[in-house]
Amino acid sequence: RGRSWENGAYLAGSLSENRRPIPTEVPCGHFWRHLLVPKGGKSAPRRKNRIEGEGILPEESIGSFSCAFGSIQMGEMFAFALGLFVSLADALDTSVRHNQAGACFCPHVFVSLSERTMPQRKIIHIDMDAFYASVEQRHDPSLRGRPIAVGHDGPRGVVSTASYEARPYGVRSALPSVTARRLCPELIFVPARFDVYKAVSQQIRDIFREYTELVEPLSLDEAFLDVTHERSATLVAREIKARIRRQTELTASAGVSVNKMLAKIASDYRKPDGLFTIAPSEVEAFVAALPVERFFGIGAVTAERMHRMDIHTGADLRQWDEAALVQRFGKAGHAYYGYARGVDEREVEPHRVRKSVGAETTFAEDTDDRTRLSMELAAVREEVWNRIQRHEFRGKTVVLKLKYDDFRQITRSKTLFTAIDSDEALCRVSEELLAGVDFHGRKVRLIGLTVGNTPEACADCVQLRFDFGEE
Ligand code: TTP
Ligand code: MG
Repeated sequence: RGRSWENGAYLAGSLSENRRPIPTEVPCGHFWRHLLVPKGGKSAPRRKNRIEGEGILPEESIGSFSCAFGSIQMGEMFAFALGLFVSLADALDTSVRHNQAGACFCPHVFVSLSERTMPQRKIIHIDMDAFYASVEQRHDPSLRGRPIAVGHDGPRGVVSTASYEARPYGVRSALPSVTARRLCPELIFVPARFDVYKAVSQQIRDIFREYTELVEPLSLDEAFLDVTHERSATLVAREIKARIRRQTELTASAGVSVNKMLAKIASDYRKPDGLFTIAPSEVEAFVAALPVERFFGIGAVTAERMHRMDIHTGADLRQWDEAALVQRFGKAGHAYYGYARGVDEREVEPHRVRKSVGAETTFAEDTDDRTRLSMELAAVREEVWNRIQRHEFRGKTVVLKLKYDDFRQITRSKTLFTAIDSDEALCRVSEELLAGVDFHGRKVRLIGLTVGNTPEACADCVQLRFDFGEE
């Protein structure tokens, strides 16, 4: 129809004009494995239309293809998709994405073909090792080689992080200091110094940006980088690690793969000072063997639910079809379906804006004792303040959430004129919110605190608009 293949018309053309025979060899092993015969769905092909060639596994449903292919025969469609696959691989001179060919049968993907034919992405995830603790050990040589924890050593203190020397004892982030001390009696507590961590964070981000503009920081010490344009992402990762070590005297671990999920998992795989690459050809086997709790995007609660469904590894998860996962996990089911196949379409977003930061805790025993609640609130607040700093978050609305023993939930909020800029301010507002709640004789089972509503306008922006007006 005279349009480029980005919108699908080229494909229509190639079908009628130079239809290729099904090649005996295809350039990518994955293609054969993922060349899926659709079944189910409105216009599922009748059995006689199926092609059951060598290497084609007619077992997985990818739904209907009626929109894109109209009334063409199954055989034609295969020829067509193979032709397409070969031409794309030729044209792009690159391995085509995992699952791609299978996906070509699916109507809505067919429509968004331009995205699907992008070269294989190369994503790096970098994460500093025992970040706050390493900074403290760098600062004070007497702490090096010793088990240290960053945080307060009080009855209400919580460990922000522990040095690698402390980890064999079980000391880790978010552990109450009292427990940490019990696990490791010689543990040395060091107070956090956020200004220093922020400065180091800036240093490493500057290094990242020398390699790509596509940097998405996740917190002070970790970021995703899209280095698709580079020949070898692994070499870039190695270089970045070396630069970080030279410029900051600290070590980082890097994960390299074809998407965010896998890169993030990979960076954790050889910590500390690790570098681990999951190459496209290894993705499938890697994911199949991976316990679901290690998937980035599947939290502890979801993993637990999956265990109850007898889903323990990627391979188990792969047995479930998309509709069943969506039925059980809601919208997230779509993502889980992709994860099981090593697919994660999330882009590296350099300007992603975090909307809120929060934490909550459920009590072992429901309570209406205000002193106790106030103490629980203090612990939650400390965690929230910690996260605000870790994510350099700014927000001016504080939301208190309470869940009662009848499972009803209420929220109370207060908005300030400026962003919460201290733990004291957060303490004042949250206590005030709690004091204003009438429990109506019920007991509380959960308390949560969230800070959101980032102030948008800055003085500079106003100034800019003013300049334009004058012009
Ligand atoms: P992480 O990268 O999760 O931990 P880490 O860098 O200390 O150790 P690892 O080698 O396993 O990556 O978090 C980065 C920093 O964020 C960490 O040094 C301290 C802070 N942090 C908290 O304050 N509370 C937390 O619960 C977590 C997880 C981190
Ligand atoms: Mg880290």
